[in-house]
Amino acid sequence: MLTRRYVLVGSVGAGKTSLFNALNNDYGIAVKTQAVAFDDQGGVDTPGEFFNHPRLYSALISTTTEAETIIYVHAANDKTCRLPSGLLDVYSNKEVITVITKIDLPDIDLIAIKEMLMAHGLKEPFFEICTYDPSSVQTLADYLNQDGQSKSLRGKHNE
Ligand SMILES: Nc1nc2c(ncn2[C@@H]2O[C@H](COP(=O)(O)OP(=O)(O)O)[C@@H](O)[C@H]2O)c(=O)[nH]1
Ligand SMILES: [Mg+2]
Repeated sequence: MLTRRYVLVGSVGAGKTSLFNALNNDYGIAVKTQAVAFDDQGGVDTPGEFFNHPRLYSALISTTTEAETIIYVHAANDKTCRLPSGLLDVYSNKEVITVITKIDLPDIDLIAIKEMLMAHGLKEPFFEICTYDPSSVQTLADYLNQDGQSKSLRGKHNE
């Protein structure tokens, strides 16, 4: 049972569903996400289309209302951040954390990716994950299980 209610957001193919499943101890192949998915521990997975198409932002925002933590998921081999400008402002009262997935891929430059994400307004903490590696997923799960003040202050986006 994870303590924090979270929503995964990010582009199509970023690895949200694989991560969602891994957080639920399912390491099988992710099928394409057609709808918002809820687990029984407060987690929510969203279709990447919510994020990639401006006309669906309102759907994205209504899905995230109940969540305490927004997890922005970005693939390590994706050099562009499609985070809509201003979307993070909507979440100024929530904790926003960033997960960089697919760190197992060859020829990735994690430092450059992080710099690019920070230039788009994302802040620490960044989690570097391969969704097939349970130990890297566990680091995130532990963080989400952490209770309390210090974590929400550290991750709060508007600080
Ligand atoms: N190499 C690698 N591939 C991954 C990783 N996580 C997800 N994928 C693959 O990336 C593709 C998209 O993943 P999916 O979870 O469906 O992304 P979503 O559209 O954000 O939900 C799938 O083929 C996954 O198997 C990872 O950590 N490493
Ligand atoms: Mg998906």
